[in-house]
This record gives sequence, structure tokens and C-alpha cells, in this order.
Amino acid sequence: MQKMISKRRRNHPAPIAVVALAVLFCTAAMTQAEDGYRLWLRYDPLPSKVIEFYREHVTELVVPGNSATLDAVRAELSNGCAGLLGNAVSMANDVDHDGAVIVGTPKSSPQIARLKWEHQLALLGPDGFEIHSLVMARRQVIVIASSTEVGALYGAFHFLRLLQTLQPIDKLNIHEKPRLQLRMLDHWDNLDGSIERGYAGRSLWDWSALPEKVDPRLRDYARANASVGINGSTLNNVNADSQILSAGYLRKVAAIANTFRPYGVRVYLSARFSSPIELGGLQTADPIDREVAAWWKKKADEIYRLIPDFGGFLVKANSEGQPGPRTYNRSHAEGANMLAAALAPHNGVVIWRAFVYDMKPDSDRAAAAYDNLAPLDGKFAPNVLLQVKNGPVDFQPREPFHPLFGGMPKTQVMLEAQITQEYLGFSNHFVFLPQMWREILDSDTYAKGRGSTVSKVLDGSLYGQRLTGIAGVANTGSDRNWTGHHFGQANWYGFGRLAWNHDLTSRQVAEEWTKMTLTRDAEAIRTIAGLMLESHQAVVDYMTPLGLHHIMWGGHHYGPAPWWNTEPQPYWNPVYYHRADERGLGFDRTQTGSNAVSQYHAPVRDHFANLQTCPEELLLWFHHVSWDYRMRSGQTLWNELALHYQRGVDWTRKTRREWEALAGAIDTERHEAVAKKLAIQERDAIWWRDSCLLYFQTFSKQPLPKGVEQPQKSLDEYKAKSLVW
Ligand code: GCW
Repeated sequence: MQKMISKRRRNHPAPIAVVALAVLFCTAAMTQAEDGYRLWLRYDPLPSKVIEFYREHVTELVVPGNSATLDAVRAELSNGCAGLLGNAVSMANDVDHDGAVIVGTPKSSPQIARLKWEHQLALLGPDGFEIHSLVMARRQVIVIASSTEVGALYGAFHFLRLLQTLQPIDKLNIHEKPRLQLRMLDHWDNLDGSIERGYAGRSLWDWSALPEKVDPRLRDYARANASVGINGSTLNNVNADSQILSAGYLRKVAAIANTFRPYGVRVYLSARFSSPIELGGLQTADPIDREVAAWWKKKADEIYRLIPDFGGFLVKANSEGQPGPRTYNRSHAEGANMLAAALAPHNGVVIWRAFVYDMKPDSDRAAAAYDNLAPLDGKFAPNVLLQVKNGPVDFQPREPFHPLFGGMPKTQVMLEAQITQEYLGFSNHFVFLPQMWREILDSDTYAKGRGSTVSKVLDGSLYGQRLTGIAGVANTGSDRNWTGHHFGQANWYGFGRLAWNHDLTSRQVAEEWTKMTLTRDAEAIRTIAGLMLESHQAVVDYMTPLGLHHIMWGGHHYGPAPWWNTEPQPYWNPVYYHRADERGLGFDRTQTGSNAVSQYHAPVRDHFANLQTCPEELLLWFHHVSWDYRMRSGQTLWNELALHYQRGVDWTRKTRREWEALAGAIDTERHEAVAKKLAIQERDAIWWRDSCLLYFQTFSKQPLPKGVEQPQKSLDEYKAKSLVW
């Protein structure tokens, strides 16, 4: 398409060309496979009612300057505008019509330089941008400006989103600045092409073909990330293979970095702490050993020679069998700081994971990360960030916020969310995760009194740290639709949008995505966004209501297995977490139990610790509660639990019905694909409800309350065979 758009200054395209193009676009739209590949970057023609309005305001594109990023800006805007407006928009060197759209930086664009916006652009930081309607050379124009080219690209995507979501563009006055600096995807991709906890096919990185051959799809991956402001990508699994740092692999990594660079996506690598032994032939990886530190320094220098804008290392150390500084009796800070010293001369960072749960026998895994790391507050080097999972256990359908948020005021703490649905039905279940992330971001830690939300811990407004960030464990793979489930795309999109602006409501994100991706039918958008917003609570209801957690089948984590008790480590077994007995259900984390609740600041800890004030949605996380305990609804715990499971199942049925009714509003291909997945989700919800209730009933010894369906199989049948996906 791009070749058809002349880069010469041009007045009006000849009428024949217009007709030809219109035919071409219509045919393109009709023949386009609706396989989800285009994600939310679909540029199909806007509705005819409004198209004229947009055409008037977008008549030519003025994007001077030579660079790969500016090429990307031009390509995106000309493809985007041509598609949305149904006719090609010409490129011009200068403003010569009303409706010119000028994009760039004061350096790349003489038009923007003349505005003298340097100061105001600097205030928005390197990634921020402005979009304004104004009069220039007596023409009505739109200016998209940033202090960097990547910022201008973000502005261009923002502008296209305004068109895609049918927003007015005649009086634009937009200032955007991301709230967090590092907005990253962490890929748990192995070098053999498999993906740990990946449910959308194989890895996107074809290591055997690289560096000679780079799959063109990688450019689309980078584009999609840039469109929501994601600016970093850790390519390999945190359970890292040291080979990734070998000279051969680094050349492959450099080829990927070259592809991502125009889109502002920097590459990071997971580093295995024992690499100096495996790759360097050293006897030790002890962080205070001089040779070890020198090896890492040399390795860092080698990496930066190949990849000058390399982001840094992500490290999982002394967790689930990974090597680390504790192996040598050194602290996590000593390990992180040694790596940080190697990267510091190149402005690289170390992202050290807080997912460590070494603990004394019989203590509480939920308390372990805080116990291990909080004492190291203030000891990490200035280029280290500590990456903390949203909750203290492990990406469960619902957890309270992690007590390390607000627990380490002198440490640069970033959030790790999981976009891939390891514990949430893989790529089979429809669940809109921004709703869950909002719960975490809005949680008040009370670290510095009321209003000390997790968002404020992250964005530096509470403690003023220099580096800020968020990472999401990616849900992408080689599947044609990228994420396995079409709705999984909304979680990738939503992660990026919240990473950019953690004040966005989940409704806004849901509606935006739906409009861009699925349909422009207002009624359908309302219905779909409504379902998206309900979906997280529904999944919690049929999997782990009222604060239950970690009751899934061992190993794959797909279906339920609350009876599971055969793992070698007690804290890998569901029975460790629910503690069901004849008296009741739940993990006592108050003073009478593990007292993990004491890791939260007052009054949060008192609120959680008191049975009367503990939010019921976290009740069994913090308390062991008797089966006959009266819930706020007036129901007993047992009845309430059963009703939650039933409610979750009911939601899957309602969703299937509502989805069916949307058939006309969405293309058949994607409509049918989602309908199939929803059928699986209903089957699974029933499986969860039945297995959990039958098993817990062996303790409660009470009948199912009215309104809860009888199980479809016996407990033995559910125990005999795991749910398959
Ligand atoms: O959630 C658990 C997963 C592991 C994962 C680990 C981690 C990459 O089951 O597969 O390993 O967390 O976050 O390190």
C-alpha cells in the first residue's frame, strides 16, 4: 500500500486514482482474513456517517526527516489514515492545506522547530508527546510533537487511536507522559522454542534462523508494543539458560534488537547467575570473587558493543532451583549489585526478582519474600530495580497486594504482573485482567498514611525513586492471533495502556480495545465491555472464591485439585493453602497462625487480621473460618462458598448466551472462535465447581444449598483424571 502513496508534494489525487483506491480498500477489507493477526491495529474504513469529518481534518502528512523511526511513523500514519479514511493521504514536505498533520521533533521537523516547544516537550520526558490543533501558515493543522522520535511515534499511534475510536479531532489539546519509565514484557521463552507457561504456540524468536533471517512478524510485534507504549522486552525465560549470553546467541539477540529499535523497544535478557562457570569456565559464581565480577564486566562490554541500547539483565536467583548469591552465602543485594556494577557504565539496569521463597520449615510461603528481602532495603545499587509479583504467593486468580509494596521505601520496586494465564484457564478462558491489576494498583498500602497506593509506590510519587517500572509476563506466541484466545489480546493491550497511565479505568481500556478490535456497534461494545469487566470476578468465583488460592492440579496448573498433597515441598501442595478440616477452611495468617499479616502497615494489617473487617473476598487467605461462620449475606461460609462456585458457572452460561446474540456485530471467524472457547470455559467452570465442592464437602459434611446444581461426576472421577485443555 505504501508504495502507492507518493512522497512528492501533491495536491489532489486524480479522480481515477481515488476510485481505484476505494475499490482496492473495499476489496482488501472484504478479503482480509479475520484471524486476529491485526490485533487492535485494524485500519478498516470509518463509518460513512463520520468519514467526511475525519477526511477534512487529515488531508496530508508532513513528517520530514530521515530515520528508521520516522519511516515507521510515516508507514503507520499513511497506512492507518488511508485505511480509516478510505483514501490515500499524501505525504508533503510542508503545510499546504488545511488538515495537514505534522509529526516529529523540533530536530526532525522545521515546522515543529518554529513552534519553540522545546521546554514544554522536555517536561514530558523522552517518551511523552503533545497533540494540538492550531493554525500554522494560515492553515488549520494538527501537530504531534515530542522531544524524541519514539515519542513522536507514540503520538502517532495515539492519534490513530482517536480516529479508530471515533473521537473528535478538531480541537485537540493533548499532553501525554507515561507514568512509569520501564514498561516491559517478560517472555518466558526457552532456547528450544518452547515457552514456560505459554499457551499461544511456540516462541516468536526463531533462534535457529537468526541472525541471518529475522521473521517479519517481529516487526509487527514491536509495532504492537509501541502502539501501547511498551518499551522493553526480556527475550528469554527467567529460568535462564546461560547459552543466551554466548557470543553466538548475542549476535542473534542483536538482530532482534535491530528490528525492535525503530519502535523504541529495548531488549533485555534473563541472566543465569552461574554463567561465569558454565560459559566462562570459572570455578565459582560467587559475587564477591574478583574474577567473577571481571567476567560479568567483560560480558557486559561485549553485549553493548553489539547492542548499544541493551536494557539490562533480569535475574531469578535462588528461587525454584536457580543459582544465585545465596549459594555462596552472599545476600541478594550483593548479587544484584555485582551485576549492576558491570552494567552501570553502559546505563544498563538489573531487574532482580523478589520471587524467592526460601524459608524455615513450617513457615508461611506467603511471608517468605518479605522476610528475605525487606531487611535489604537501601542496600541495592542505584541501577537495580526489585521486581515484585502483584501478590505474595504466585499470580493466583486473586491475591492481596504484596507487602513489599510500601515495605521497602529505599528500594526501586517495580511490579510484575502475569499476562499469560497460568492460573486463570490458559488461553481457553475469557478473563479481562486489567480489572485485576486495577485492584492491585488501587490497593492502599498506608505506608505513608492514607492514599499510599501501590500505584504511587510504583510511579515514584511516594518515595521519589529515580527508576520506575512494570513488567508483564507475556501471553504472546506463534499462534496466528498472537495470544491463543482473541480476548487474550485485550490483556496485552490493557497491560500496555495501564503501564503508560495507571489511572485509566478498566472500563475505558475495555471499551477502547473492543471498539478498535471487535466492533464499532455501540450496543455490542457496551455488552462486550460489560462482560469483560465481570469476567475476573466470575473466574475467581468458579476457581478460588473468598480468598482460596493455589488449589490447582500440580504441574500444569490448569484444572482443580484441592486434594493434591504429593509434591515434595509442602508449599507446592494445595492442602497447604486451604487447610480444610472438620472445623473449617482457610489459612490463618493472623497472630494465632503464621502472622504474615503483620508484614502490612497499620491499619491494613488490623483490617485484614480482624475477621469482622477482613474483606470477604480475601477471607480464607487470612483466616481459618468455621463452616458455620455467618457471612455478611447471612449465609454460612459453606453455603456462601457453594453459591460463589455456582455463580461463576452461571456467568459462563450467561456469557455464552450474550455472545451468541452478538453474532451480527462481529465477523463470523472471530465470533465462532470465541464461542468455541466459551464452551470450554463453561465445561471447566463446572469441573472446578464440582471438584472443589465435592472435596470440601468431605470436611463440611453439609448438603449443597438451594440453587447449587448437583455435581456431574463423583469426587473419585474428578480425582482420577485431570481436566484437559
Ligand atoms: O508461577 C511460577 C511458575 C513457574 C515460574 C515461576 C517464576 C518461570 O509456575 O513456571 O517460572 O513462577 O515466576 O519464576
